[in-house]
Amino acid sequence: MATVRVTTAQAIIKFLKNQYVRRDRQEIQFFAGVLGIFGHGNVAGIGQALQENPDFPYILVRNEQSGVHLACGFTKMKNRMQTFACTSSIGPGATNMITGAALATINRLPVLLLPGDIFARRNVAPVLQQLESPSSQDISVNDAFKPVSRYWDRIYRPEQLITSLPEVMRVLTSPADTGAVTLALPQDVQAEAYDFPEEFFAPRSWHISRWTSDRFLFAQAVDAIQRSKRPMIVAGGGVLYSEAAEALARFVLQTGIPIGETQAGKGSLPYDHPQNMGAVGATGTLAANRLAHDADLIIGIGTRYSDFTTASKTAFQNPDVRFININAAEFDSFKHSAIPLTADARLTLEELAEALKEYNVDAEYKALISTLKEEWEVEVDRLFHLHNQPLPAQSEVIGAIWESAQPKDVLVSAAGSHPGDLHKLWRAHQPNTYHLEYGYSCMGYEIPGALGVKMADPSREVYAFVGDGTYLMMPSEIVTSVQEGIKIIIVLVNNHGFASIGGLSQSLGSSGFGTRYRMRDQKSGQLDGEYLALDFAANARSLGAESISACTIDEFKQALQDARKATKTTVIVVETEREVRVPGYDSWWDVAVAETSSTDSVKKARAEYEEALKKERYFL
Ligand SMILES: Cc1ncc(C[n+]2csc(CCOP(=O)(O)OP(=O)(O)O)c2C)c(N)n1
Ligand SMILES: [Mg+2]
Repeated sequence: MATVRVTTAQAIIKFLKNQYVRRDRQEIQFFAGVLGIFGHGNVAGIGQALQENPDFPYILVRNEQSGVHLACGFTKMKNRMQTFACTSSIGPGATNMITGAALATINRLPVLLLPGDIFARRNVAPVLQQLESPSSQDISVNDAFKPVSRYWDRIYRPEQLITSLPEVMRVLTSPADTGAVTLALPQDVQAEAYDFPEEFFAPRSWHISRWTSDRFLFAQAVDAIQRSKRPMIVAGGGVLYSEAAEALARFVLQTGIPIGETQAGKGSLPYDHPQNMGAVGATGTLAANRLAHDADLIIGIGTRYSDFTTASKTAFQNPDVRFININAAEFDSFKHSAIPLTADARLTLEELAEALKEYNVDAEYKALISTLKEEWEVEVDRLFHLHNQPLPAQSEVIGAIWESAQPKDVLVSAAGSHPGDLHKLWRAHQPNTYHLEYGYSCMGYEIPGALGVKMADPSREVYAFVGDGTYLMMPSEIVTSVQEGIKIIIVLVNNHGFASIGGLSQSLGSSGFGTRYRMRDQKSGQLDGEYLALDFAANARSLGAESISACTIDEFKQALQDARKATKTTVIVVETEREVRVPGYDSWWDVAVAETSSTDSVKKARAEYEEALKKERYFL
């Protein structure tokens, strides 16, 4: 057997470079490169191997967590057909990636994490940054990746790669099992050499399957749709990952069935498609939520039914409602006691269209769909043009971005009051233009996520929509965008703290406690003094970006035009009126209120909470 003698780290890079994925007629190199930060736990191992492979890009990021976010933004934009590996040192560099790992796994996004680990040899222990355990020498901080990884392994001997790396690829490329994959790499083992079989490094193509569903269950599903008078589709991220948008459009046109979109599924149909009712659930539109309320059949496609989608299990109130779930993951297809079609979304929609040639919803339902749709678009126009004074409302800022963006441009957001407002208001023209990380809703995803999106498709303008809270948590990848010469537009909404959690706190009787960016007042001892004087525009400039401060909506619109023309990452800072919010539309979200309290407003909120809880349902 021909062999090649290389180190563990060199073998990993050599292997990663030669992995391809194939779906339909597309074949693509799976790893676009490696993102990371070096420390003593990887500099002489993975770092050395990367230096030897200049054709395999290495990108230095500012924080290991935001490196993983960047990879997530990139792979989501690529419909999971390409991703990055992320390298870190041991200890804090490694644990910084845990938040990113959870984000990747929850959003079902493939990312390979390569944290350095403590010496396998052990004689020099405890090494710098080593967590010691009195009960075992086989524990390091990297064990904390286990619950947030879809596959986890530790490489004690170089030859373990020969059995581990194929498993890594199986999981990363599986539509059902994908997520974060962690290979913990003890720092001494990274530098150890072994005679690897040459064949191990031959180019390999991983086929991404499109599975069909079980025939018996498929027939049941067809029958259930035929008997349904008020069916509704809930379109989730799986529609986009499967590239099923066209098949969905054909299916709904043929059957007259309306759709509601989850955060991950927004853009499944163009916003102005007559049967696209928009967002569904806790942050849903009146149109989608009214239909969901009475639907007798929910066809969930590629959705994991988060509490935002089900409005904490209150969205579907028809006593006879049943579910059909089309999902690549068996775990999801069985939810809500559905008829589980564990299968590819595109293929299944094509098959359903073929089997349901005679089916169409009745005229009364069609009329209701179009009335609700028209009313909703009027509401969006109203919120886009509120003319609030003296400061604009956030909905006007969203309207201005939408009006200045091209149909194929991408909006990226994740946490704060933005996801709810955007879910309702953003008018997506096509798939992969509305990019919300709402599985983990992680503050700090937006800027690195947007950078990843832009790297995945440089032909589009990419907007990161961030709050002041989020910006302060993770502005640092602006530096990476400057380093790489990759421009994004960052819209920073300044509302002096947490409009989202502040509003939530108010609605639960706690008056926004601890959610405003204010100085500690010497007399009250509380955070209710002057507003903190933060110069975000100067901060952005100090990191190498252009920045523009906009005080009025007209100035903001001009800034958007200027930012589009700029060649460098540009941060637009706009102050908004925190209390002018986008309302909720027949929706609810379960956030538990204190059962006992000395505050009257909390007692009142608790009473309302107990009433609202009565609508929560089991689907058995
Ligand atoms: C990492 C992280 N920490 C905490 C939270 C909880 N949280 C959700 S939104 C939010 C406030 C966000 O503030 P900002 O970015 O200013 O947006 P705004 O609410 O003002 O729209 C917080 C603290 C979170 N989602 N992520
Ligand atoms: Mg804020």
